[in-house]
Amino acid sequence: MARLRNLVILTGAGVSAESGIATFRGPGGLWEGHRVEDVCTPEALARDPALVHRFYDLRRAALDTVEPNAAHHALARLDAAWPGDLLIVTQNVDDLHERAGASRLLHMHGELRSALCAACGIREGWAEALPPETECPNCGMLALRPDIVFFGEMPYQMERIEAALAAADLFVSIGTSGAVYPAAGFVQTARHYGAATLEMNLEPSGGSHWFEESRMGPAGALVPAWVEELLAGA
Ligand code: BV8
Repeated sequence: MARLRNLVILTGAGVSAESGIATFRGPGGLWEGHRVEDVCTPEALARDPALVHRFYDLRRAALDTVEPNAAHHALARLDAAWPGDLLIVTQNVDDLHERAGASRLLHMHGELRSALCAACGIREGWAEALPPETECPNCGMLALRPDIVFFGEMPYQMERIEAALAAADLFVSIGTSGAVYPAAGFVQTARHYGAATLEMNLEPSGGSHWFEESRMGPAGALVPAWVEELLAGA
């Protein structure tokens, strides 16, 4: 493989599955029996703010009961040791990548441990329950909401992601079903700019055919092996 310098790594719910955080679309999916339209859209928030706030309060509270797994730790080790550019783009809203020590990281779909003010747009670290009509510490409006990118809302830092994909020598997708855009399209963008592409997932995803290489299995086993392989050749 030609000398690699710039890596972009996309992660999804599958990278947190072995930490005990249920995925979205697997058996017993994450949505706690809710239809996605009822908890992860702006319309749902307007229609039933208590339901949506409670859904995210439960998931935020659950973060205290889970730990990063071997895949998170391996990616943090790669982040610390990799001499070239590296960006972990996670679709996940949990904080397991950062708790494992990753720093070159962005959450494109928002974060459970953050609140967003719908009035002034400020994002505020938030670890406890967030009831509807909570006062924004910045503007004083009762407009704090979960800092989550709902369906129909623009994911965060898309320009930074697109610039990283354009410069990538290798694009790796870990633990995602390839069901949600624009994340599901990143592999095509990376290929367009000439990056090599690798998928690691428990089973073939919706986008497997776009990847030059696919490794099937649990992230907790595949990712540490891949990181050691990469660092050995760095
Ligand atoms: C936007 C919030 C535009 C946080 C989420 C038709 C065609 C194309 C696109 C669309 C369309 N109709 C609508 C759209 C757009 C829509 C979309 O893609 N819809 C889909 C359903 C068709 N996208 C959007 O709305 C996005 N915004 O497009 O904005 C725009 C333009 C201009 C101006 C304004 C707006 C916003 C999308 C973000 C939505 N928010 N989550 C939260 O509540 O968590 S999405 C949600 O799905 C999560 O973020 C999650 O991360 C994401 C993707 O799911 P996965 O992570 O892949 O999880 P999943 O369970 O699906 O899969 C897990 C995988 O892991 C499986 O494959 C499994 O096999 C594997 N696995 C399991 N265990 C393991 C494992 N792998 C390894 N090891 C294991 N142990």
